[in-house]
Amino acid sequence: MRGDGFRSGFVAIAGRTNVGKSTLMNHLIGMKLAITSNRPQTTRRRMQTVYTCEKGQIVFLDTPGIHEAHNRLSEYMDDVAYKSLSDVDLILFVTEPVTYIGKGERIMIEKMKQADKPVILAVNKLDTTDDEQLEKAVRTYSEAIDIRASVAVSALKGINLDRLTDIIISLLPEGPMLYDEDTVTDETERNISAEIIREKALRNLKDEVPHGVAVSVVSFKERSSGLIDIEADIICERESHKGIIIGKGGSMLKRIGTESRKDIEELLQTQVNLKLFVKVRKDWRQNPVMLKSLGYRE
Ligand SMILES: Nc1nc2c(ncn2[C@@H]2O[C@H](COP(=O)(O)OP(=O)(O)OP(=O)(O)O)[C@@H](O)[C@H]2O)c(=O)[nH]1
Ligand SMILES: [Mg+2]
Repeated sequence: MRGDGFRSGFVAIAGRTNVGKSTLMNHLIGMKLAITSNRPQTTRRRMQTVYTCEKGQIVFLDTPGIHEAHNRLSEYMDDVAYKSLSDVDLILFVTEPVTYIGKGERIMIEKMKQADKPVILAVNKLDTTDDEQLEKAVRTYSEAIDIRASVAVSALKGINLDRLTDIIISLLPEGPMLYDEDTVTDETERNISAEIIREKALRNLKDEVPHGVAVSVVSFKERSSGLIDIEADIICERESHKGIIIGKGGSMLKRIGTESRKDIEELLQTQVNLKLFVKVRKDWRQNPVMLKSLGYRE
């Protein structure tokens, strides 16, 4: 049993797309579980991860970044982000060190006010700015919403992350461990593998192609030797995109496959035999049945 003073609770990581929410979550828990990229709208579903230390336990919910919805998939993503705000004890509002609050962020701020939960501001990408700019950014956001604490961090360079964790724990209610102390996520290895493949597609493909990509692991089997055979479909919206994903002489698909396999092997700590197939599902982002089968609908 823990002594008095142990704190625990749920924390939604919320904010505009591309500010570094998933990178921050990965670095806070010390493990790369959520996928990240320099493209907007990387995270599509909510991912739960757990951080445990002597003082407390934080259950993080990484959420899709807010952006203007243009199709049913992005409507779902915004919905997930907003709904997560009411399911938590605390909101970690992640921003960049800027002084302009855009439309998406304004909507997010309104939703946070409605959720009526304590908000911690994490101004990320500290490594890209100076003190003066940072101060202005903190002032801009503090004027827009009531914040309980603010911390400037760099998720990528690991600056001020311990401080942020301490502040989060200090603002959580006293309570017991919610998960076993060895738990880091409730995501399956199969789902994380699918996400890794999507990350490699996002990072290697250009223009509008990556936004129309989804990944479905169709087979995930462990041999008695420990080697894992994985077969996955990379789903895209058009024939022309299929050609781009396969690349000249299969070069793009090979690159996506090699990069994915390396990361999946690191995650699973075993050898992986990965087979990728590219399939066209016309306008799947508008198709409720397809969205559901890919896990993008309740
Ligand atoms: N310079 C710098 N870049 C960062 C930092 N944190 C994240 N990034 C970069 O910002 C980009 C977006 O990171 P993500 O973690 O995918 O952002 P996100 O907020 O989860 O984005 P969505 O899932 O689309 O909402 C990536 O290229 C990261 O490498 C940081 O502290 N400094
Ligand atoms: Mg993300």
